[in-house]
Amino acid sequence: MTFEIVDEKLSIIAKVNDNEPSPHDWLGVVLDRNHNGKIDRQWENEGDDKPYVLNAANTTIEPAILVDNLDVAVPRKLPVPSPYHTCTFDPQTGYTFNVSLSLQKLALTSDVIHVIFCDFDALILHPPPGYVHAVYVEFCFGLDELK
Ligand SMILES: [Ca+2]
Ligand SMILES: [Ca+2]
Repeated sequence: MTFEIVDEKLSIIAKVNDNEPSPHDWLGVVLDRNHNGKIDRQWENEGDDKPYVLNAANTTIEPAILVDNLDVAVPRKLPVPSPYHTCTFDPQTGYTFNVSLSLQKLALTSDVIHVIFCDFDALILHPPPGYVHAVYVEFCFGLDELK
C-alpha cells in the first residue's frame, strides 16, 4: 500500500494479489474519524469510525460497521457508485484499488488505519473453517511524513 497527499486528499493505492476477480470482492478501510486515537469496532454517532467499503465493482455500501478485527458488517442495502475509489484488475498482478478521501472532511489527528480485504469468491468456493477468505492489518501510515 502506498499513501500520498494529492490536492488536499489522502490518496491510498492498495494492490491486492488476487487471482480471481469478483464484483463482490472488497477492500475495507477504517480510519480514526472520531479522533480518539484508536480504531473503534462499533459506532453510534455520525462522526465515528465508519468503515469505507470499497467494492471491486467501483461501488460502496453505507453505512457499514467494523464488528470485530476481521470483518465488516454491511447493511442490506444496494451498493451505490463509489465517490471514494476506483478499482482495476490485472490477471497478472491482481487488484489495484485507487482510493481518495478528503483530508478536510476527515480532519485526522491520528494516522492509525485498519485495512481489510475480503476475497468473496474464495468465501463462496471454500466457506470457513479451513480457508482464509479475508485478511486484515492495522498500522499507522505516517501522516506527518506525507505533509
Ligand atoms: Ca477474488
Ligand atoms: Ca476512533
